Amino acid sequence: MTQARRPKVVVCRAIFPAIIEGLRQHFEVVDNQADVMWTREQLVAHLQGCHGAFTTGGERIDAGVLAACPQLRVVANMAVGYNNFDVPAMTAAGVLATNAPGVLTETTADFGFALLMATARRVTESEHYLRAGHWTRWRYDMFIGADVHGSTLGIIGMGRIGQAIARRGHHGFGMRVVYHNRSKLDAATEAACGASYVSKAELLQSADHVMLVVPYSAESHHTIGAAELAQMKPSATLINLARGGIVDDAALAAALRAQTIAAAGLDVFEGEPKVHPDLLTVPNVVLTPHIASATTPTRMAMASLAADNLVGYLTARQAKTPLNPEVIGSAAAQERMARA
Ligand code: 8YV
Repeated sequence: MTQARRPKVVVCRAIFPAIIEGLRQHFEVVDNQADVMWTREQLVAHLQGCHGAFTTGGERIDAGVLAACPQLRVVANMAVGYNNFDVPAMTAAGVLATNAPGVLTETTADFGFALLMATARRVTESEHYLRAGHWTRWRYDMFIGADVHGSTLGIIGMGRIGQAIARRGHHGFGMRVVYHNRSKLDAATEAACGASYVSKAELLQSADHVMLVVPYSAESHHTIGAAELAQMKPSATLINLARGGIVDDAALAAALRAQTIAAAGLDVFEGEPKVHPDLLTVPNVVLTPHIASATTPTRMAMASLAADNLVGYLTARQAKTPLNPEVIGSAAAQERMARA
């Protein structure tokens, strides 16, 4: 008697070994624990004959990749953001897309405050000064920064993470919180966050600290460019926790150099892991390598959710966090299911 072949999945980047082991309980697994950065061609080559893929946010899944991988049924992103997916193309091809929302909200909001505090209070700049041996005496105006408590926090993008940041600002730091979003929140949610809806212009003009947590899309590309930076207070700080491309990094570097805003804190960059060279030479910016969700429990929860989505769909045609649930049971999905 021949045994039914187990579905095959590819895990595109290195991940916790326990996650790989868990996937091996259900699937034949191709891993990349050596963490080689695959080109698009290498990705397609590794996806041949695979029914599922575990991605971490950097792998572009579009119509070309889908057409070249006829067996592929589901791609699970270990990230809440999914701008690496062309979701309409995945839907048309009958491929389920999943992301990892919810499990990183509080950790990412914590990091928003870490970056805000470090930026407003000049933590990294002053540490570099100390390490370089320049600290020989106290001065009344040495590394004078901006207050966070009692100031006005402007949040652009008021989804789960934006709301978690607002709660911290309002309840923890006594901040006045204003936000701008595609849609206004209901009154109860606004009250829980202590946040009021304002126009983008009003937010930019009134906030002491502007925090960006809007998902990346064609519409949100360069949400902050030279024109927006010019509207901000000269004493203001800008924090980008969302995605590279939400901010025009060249325009930001110019504003920081000219001190038309006071400082910025960036966890994400246009074209990362490359960083605009001008950002590397201005002192009034705190730069971190996309680590907002980087705690062990949170990264484990993100990876587990992505793995659960693969197991759920490939073994029982269900998923916890689908982005295109209409794929489940669709004719295009059935067609893919019928392929070995
Ligand atoms: C991920 C993130 O670590 O979830 C997201 O959208 O930005 C991060 O939490 C990152 O996407 C991995 O590439």
